[in-house]
Amino acid sequence: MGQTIAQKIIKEHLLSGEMVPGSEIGLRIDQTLTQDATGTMAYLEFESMGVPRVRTERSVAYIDHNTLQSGFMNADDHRYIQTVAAKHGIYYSRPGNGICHQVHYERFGVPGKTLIGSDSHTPTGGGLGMLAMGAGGMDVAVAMGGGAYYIPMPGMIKVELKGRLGAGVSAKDVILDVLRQLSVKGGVGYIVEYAGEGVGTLSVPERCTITNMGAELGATTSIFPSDEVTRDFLRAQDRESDWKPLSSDEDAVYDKVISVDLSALKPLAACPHSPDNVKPVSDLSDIKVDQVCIGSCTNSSLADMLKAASMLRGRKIADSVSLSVSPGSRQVFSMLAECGALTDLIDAGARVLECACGPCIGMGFSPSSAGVSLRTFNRNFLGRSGTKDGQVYLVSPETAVASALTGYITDPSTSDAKADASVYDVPDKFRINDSGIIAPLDEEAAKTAEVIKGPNIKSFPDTHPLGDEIDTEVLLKVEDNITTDHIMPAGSKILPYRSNIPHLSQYCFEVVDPEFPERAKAAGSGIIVGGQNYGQGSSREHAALVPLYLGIKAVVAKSFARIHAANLVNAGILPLEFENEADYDKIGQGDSVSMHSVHEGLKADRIVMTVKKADGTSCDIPLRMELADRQKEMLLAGGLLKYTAKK
Ligand code: MIC
Ligand code: SF4
Repeated sequence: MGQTIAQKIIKEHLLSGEMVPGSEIGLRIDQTLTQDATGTMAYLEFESMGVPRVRTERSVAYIDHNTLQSGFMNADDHRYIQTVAAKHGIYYSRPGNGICHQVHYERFGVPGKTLIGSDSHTPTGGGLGMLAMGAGGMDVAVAMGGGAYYIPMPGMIKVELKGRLGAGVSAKDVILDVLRQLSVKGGVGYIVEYAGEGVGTLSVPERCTITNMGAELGATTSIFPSDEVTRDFLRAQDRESDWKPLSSDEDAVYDKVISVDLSALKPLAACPHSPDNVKPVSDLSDIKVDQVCIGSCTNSSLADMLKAASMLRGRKIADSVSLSVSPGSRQVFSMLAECGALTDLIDAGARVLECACGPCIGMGFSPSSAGVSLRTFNRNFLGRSGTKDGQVYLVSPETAVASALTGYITDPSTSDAKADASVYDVPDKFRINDSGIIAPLDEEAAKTAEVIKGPNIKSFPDTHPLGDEIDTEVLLKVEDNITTDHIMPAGSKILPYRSNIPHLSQYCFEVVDPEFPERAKAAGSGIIVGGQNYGQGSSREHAALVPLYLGIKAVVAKSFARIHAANLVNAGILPLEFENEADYDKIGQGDSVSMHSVHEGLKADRIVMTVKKADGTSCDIPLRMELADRQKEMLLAGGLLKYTAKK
C-alpha cells in the first residue's frame, strides 16, 4: 500500500510502536526549538536530566515572546536561556532576531526531518516538508536529551488544492477556508497533507502560513510536499544542499479528503472569538475598524510585508485606525529597509514594531474597550489581545491593509490599493546575515561555563505519584473549546513570570472565573470538569503545571486537545473522558467526587466516579482514559521527570 509524505517520515524515524492510527508511537527527533515563554521551564527540565550536550542534530532557543523587558524578569530569563544554551550545545537566537517559526524555516528547517518545539505553531515547518510538531516543554527537554517523542499515530486528512489564487486572495484565506470546513477540533488526531495541482502555485512562505494555522484545527501537524518550489526557496536561503524531494505515493490512502478551489476562493475572516468562526469579508463591510495588526508567525514573511507595503505606497491609513507592522525576522526587516518598502510603511502611518510576537500574545497593542482589531494572526480567543471585550478578526495581509485604508472591514478585491504582484515572489537571493544567532560553546569551553539563574527563576512545582483513592470536589466546571489561554492567560503583565509558577497561579482561569485560584488554594485539592476539545490552542505546559500547583488531581472532559492531554500526564494529572457525554450535565461545580481503586482503573482504562450533590443525592459516572502504558507508568511515578529519573 502506498504511503503519504508524513507516513514516510514517520517510518524513517520510528523508534517504537506500530503505525496503526491511535496507538502510541515513539519518534526520533532531529531538531528542537524553544521560545522564551516556554523555554525557561524546558531548560530547567533539561538540566534536571543531567545530560551535558543535546543529542539532536540541531536545537535552537529563540527569544521572541517576552521582549518588553519591563523589569528584570524577562532579562533574567533571557540570560538564563542564553547561558544554558551556550553550555549544552544549543543555538541561541537573540531578542529582535525574529519569531521562532519564521526564523526556523528561513535558516534551519530541512525537508524530511522531524522537529518538535515548545510552541503549538511549530507545524509551520511543514511548509518546507518537515514533520514539525508542537509539544510540551518537558517533551522537548527529553528529545534534547536524545529521548523519543511519543504521540498517538495520527490518521491522515488530504486537502486537495485546485486552481490558482486570484487577486486579493491569499494563503490566509486558504487556511481559513479549511478551518471553516473542518472546525477547531476537526484536525484532532490527524495530520493534514496538502496535495493537488494548486500546491505548485504556492511559495514556501505561503505554504508556511497554511501549515502554521493548521494548529488551529487541532491537527498533530500539517505538511506540504518538498518540490522545486521548496528547492528554489532553500537555494535563495543559500541552503540548497538541505533540499530533498518528498511526495506521497500515487496510491497513498487518506481517512478523509477535502478540497479547496483556489480560483473560486474569496477573502475570508475569522470572527470573534474563534478561528473557525469564518465569514466572507464582503459580509462584514459595515464593521468599523479601530486597529489593524500585520505580523505574527502566520503572516510576517517578506512577501507578506512587501504586499502590505505595495498597497500602502503613496496612501495614508484612515484617521480612526492604528496600524502596527511586525516583520517576522531580521532578514525580512533588513530586506524591507534595503528595498525602500519600509519607507512606504512608515509614510502611510504604520507603527513599526520589533521582530517578535508582540500584539499576538498581548504584549502591548491591546485594542480599546470593545475595539475592533483586524489581525493577520492565528488566534482570536477571548481576552488574548489583552482587552477582554476586544473584537478580534483574523484576516489576510491584503484584507488588513484594505481595511486600514478605509477604516471599515474591506474586501481587498474592491479596494483601489492593489498588491503589486511583481514584488512579492520569493527573491533569487535572500539577505543572509546570521549575526542574531549565537552558536554554542565548544565542548571543552562548555565544561566550565556558568549558567546564570536570576531570582525570577523558581524551581519546578513538585509532582506526586497518582494515589489509589481520590476524594475531593469539583472546583470548576467549564464549557466546550476551553483554550490554554483561558487556563493560563499570557499578556504583558503575566508573561514575565513564566518561570515563576507560584506567581502565575493567581491568574489561572482569570477570564473564566477570577475566584478559582483562591478557591483551589482553600480546598487544597480538586478536579476540573470540561467539555469538548479541552485545552486547545497554545502548547504552554503552564496550563498543566499551574493547576498541579493549585492541587488539581484530575481533569474530566468530553474530549481533550492532544498537546494539553500529554502535558497533563507529564505533570502527573489524570485526564479522564466521559464514557457517556450526557453525564457532563449530571455534575456541577462544588459537587463532592470520589474515585476508588484508581490503580486498578488505570489498568482497565476505566474508572467509575461517584458524585455527591449538596442535597445528599449521588450518582455514578463511568469515565474512560486513552493512555499508553508508558503514560500510565508515568502517572504512577508522578509525572514525566520522575518517570525519566526512575528509568
Ligand atoms: C501562543 O501562540 O499561544 C504561544 C504564546 O506562542 C504559545 C506558547 C506559549 O504559551 O508560550 C503556543 O502557541 O504554544
Ligand atoms: Fe508568537 Fe503569536 Fe506565533 Fe504564538 S502565535 S509563536 S505568540 S507570533
